[in-house]
Amino acid sequence: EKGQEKWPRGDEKVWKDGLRGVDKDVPEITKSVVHHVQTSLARQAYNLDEAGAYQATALSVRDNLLPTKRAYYLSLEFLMGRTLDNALLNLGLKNKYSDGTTKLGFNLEDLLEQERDAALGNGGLGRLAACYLDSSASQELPVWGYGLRYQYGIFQQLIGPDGSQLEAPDPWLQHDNPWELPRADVTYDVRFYGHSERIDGMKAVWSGGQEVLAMAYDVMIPGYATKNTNNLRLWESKPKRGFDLNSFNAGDYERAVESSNSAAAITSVLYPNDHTTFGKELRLKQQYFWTAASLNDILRRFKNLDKPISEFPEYVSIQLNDTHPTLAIPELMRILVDEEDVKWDAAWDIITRTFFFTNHTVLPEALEKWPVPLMQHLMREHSDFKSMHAGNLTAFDVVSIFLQAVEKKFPGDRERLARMSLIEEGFPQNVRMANLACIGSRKVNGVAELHSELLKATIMKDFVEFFGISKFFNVTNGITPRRWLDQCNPRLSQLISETLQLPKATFLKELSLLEGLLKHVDEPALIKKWAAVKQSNKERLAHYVETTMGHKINTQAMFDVQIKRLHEYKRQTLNIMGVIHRYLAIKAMTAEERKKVNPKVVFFAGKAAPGYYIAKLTIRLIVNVARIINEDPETKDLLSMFFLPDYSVSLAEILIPASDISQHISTAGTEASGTSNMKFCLNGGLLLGTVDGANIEIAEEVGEQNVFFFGHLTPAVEDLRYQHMYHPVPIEQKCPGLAKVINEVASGRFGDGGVYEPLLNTIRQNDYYLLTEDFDSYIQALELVDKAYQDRTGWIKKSIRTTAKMGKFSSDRAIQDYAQECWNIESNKLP
Ligand code: B1N
Repeated sequence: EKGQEKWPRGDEKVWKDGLRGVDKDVPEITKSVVHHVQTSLARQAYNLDEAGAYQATALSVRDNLLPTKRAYYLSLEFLMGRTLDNALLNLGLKNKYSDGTTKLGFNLEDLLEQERDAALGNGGLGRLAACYLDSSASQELPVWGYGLRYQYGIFQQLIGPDGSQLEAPDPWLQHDNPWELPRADVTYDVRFYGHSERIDGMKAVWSGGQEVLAMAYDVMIPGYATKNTNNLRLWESKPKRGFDLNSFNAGDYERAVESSNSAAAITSVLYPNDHTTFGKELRLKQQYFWTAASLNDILRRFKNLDKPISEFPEYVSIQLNDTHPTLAIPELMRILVDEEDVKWDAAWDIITRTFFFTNHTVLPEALEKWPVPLMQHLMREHSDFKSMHAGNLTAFDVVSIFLQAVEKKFPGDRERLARMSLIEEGFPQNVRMANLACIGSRKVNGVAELHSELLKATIMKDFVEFFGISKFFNVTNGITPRRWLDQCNPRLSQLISETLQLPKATFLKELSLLEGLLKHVDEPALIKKWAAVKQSNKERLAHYVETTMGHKINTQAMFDVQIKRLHEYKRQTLNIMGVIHRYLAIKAMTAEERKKVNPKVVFFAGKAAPGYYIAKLTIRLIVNVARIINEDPETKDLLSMFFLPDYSVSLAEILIPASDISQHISTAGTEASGTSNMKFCLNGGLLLGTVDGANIEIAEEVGEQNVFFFGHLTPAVEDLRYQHMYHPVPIEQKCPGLAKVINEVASGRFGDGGVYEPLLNTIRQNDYYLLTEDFDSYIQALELVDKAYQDRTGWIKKSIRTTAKMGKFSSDRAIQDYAQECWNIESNKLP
């Protein structure tokens, strides 16, 4: 609009009104065409040619033929990894680009290695969001992502001289990011602090405080084998000049530039903790900034449809990825009531038909709570609990209204009221975000069958009794077979294509077709080729380790992999104790006995939250045990171990196809789902695990004879913990095998033993994650794995059978579940 750009053909006023999208006098058609120029084509009026105008007109006409409802996936994390390879494969252009770059003197594979991971996530929850975007785009479902454009993604992990994790920043935007489109034209103001006033007891006006600018960056999400491209919109915070000026005028320069309070700080860094809440003000600011900007954007798009606000849920569904975006609920209430003049009840009705909530964990320490005073300080309006104005209640009056309804249904049940309240009493009071997300949503789901059952039986029990069971359901997680089969394991994908005599695109879009492999499982030719593919993937991993860490690896050995965030509940400690046990056993063997040992290489990778002391100590132990056993001439050909630093999506793409067996060994009832378990199995790796999360459903699919299960079951866990608390038995009695291993560590056999005391004490005392209960059956399971691996043909058959039964775990299926159960959206596919 400014200066040199000339407005194009036609009536300038019509274009401008269309861009504003508010003038009711402008005919709907021009408005809709202009809307498509602006949003679908991302073009500007002044450079629009006839071809562009045709596209926009056609899209506008198409709107009349197709449902326009959209779903929005709000996630504080999107762990995208690299994009170039994925985009080439999705577009079907990889071979052509490979030829092209060769002609130009470059090797495409080398160019792919130049790309830095977009690591805007911690682990499974963030990677799940990325898989869901791929599946939505591939199935031409209108699902858009909203997140934050962090300047710094998950920290880079280094291993220090003593074996400890060190953290370095991840300035992933240092070089230009070709995959994002800055949208200087898409900005919103977001206000923090300040005060709100009610004018004539009616609308509240919020003013003062800090105003920051949210600017959109769009990331294109190409679908697989379709022209459809969806959008991931990431917000960046920027200072608003007005605010800076005010501060300068007030002479409060320091306050204005104070880092945690500056506008730029809001989206500067991804919080590197998962499964813990710290109650940091900046994190709450991130959540509010992101939800406010996203809602504004969604509302603006809705208004372009020119429908009454009561129809909002007919056109918009919003999926809350865990409780992180829960502030969207009170924020939409505020907008509807205070800015759109909707009556309180009607607004609440809109809310509860728009939002859907996915819970990802039942671990109590991970359930978000925010101190009421902090919320009050940050968002005047939202926490205005007490003020009731006739016919115009504030967002948080939902507390009392909801509790009145509970009281009516369960009269006199004070304890129930206390449990279900959004407010946890204490000093200070806290807002329970899961309760708010639940009551503000149409539906609530867990991420695997067992997890969804546990949700209903534990943290959501009262809510099931109040709302009824039909509000609660399950969507078992999924993974995209494009990245997690074709991209990371092209040889296997090719072999499957040849075996099934199907083009790759067919089974990559309909993963249950893999079942066709079962017919061929006994064919010696397939068995041989299958084994050869695994072998070449193991060599690729060995090459990676040799070039990055300088260690040579025996690729004839069995590759045993555990890669995930370091957490006590995931029990990497059980694995390392098992390795030490094996080491000691081999040391005690005669030369003759050693000949019968199945050679094994154990790989670990994963990051620990920087403040999680015990998890960091576990890394240190793994690294130092590896240093000893990898150098022991007596055993090193039979057992070696590696901790690969700086785990990432790209590293997972190398590790997963190379695994013979992978470990998913959480204490029963603690891992909500797991998604790497699915990735390993899709790539023909077998699974060693506890009866937990999605392991259970994987076993149901592939048959228990093809997985290695051990350990106590979920119903036993509570009792066992009770016994540990009140009737402790010394570890030497309870589990002599484990006690022996612990004593070796404590004695300093793997370096300064004293250092590990706090870690060892978590097992000796209390043993909350029940290592002493599961250790013996774990060791037995490892022996069964060895035995099975000795029969190499039998093993390969298990591997083929495993891959064949992974259809259920495609994220295409998971997204279909959400689309049908929640969003009520349909594919935009043209006939
Ligand atoms: O979400 C994954 C599941 O497959 C995993 O089992 C589950 O552990 C993981 C706070 C989390 N649950 N909760 C988180 C992440 C970040 C944060 O700040 C919690 N991550 C999971 C996908 O469903």
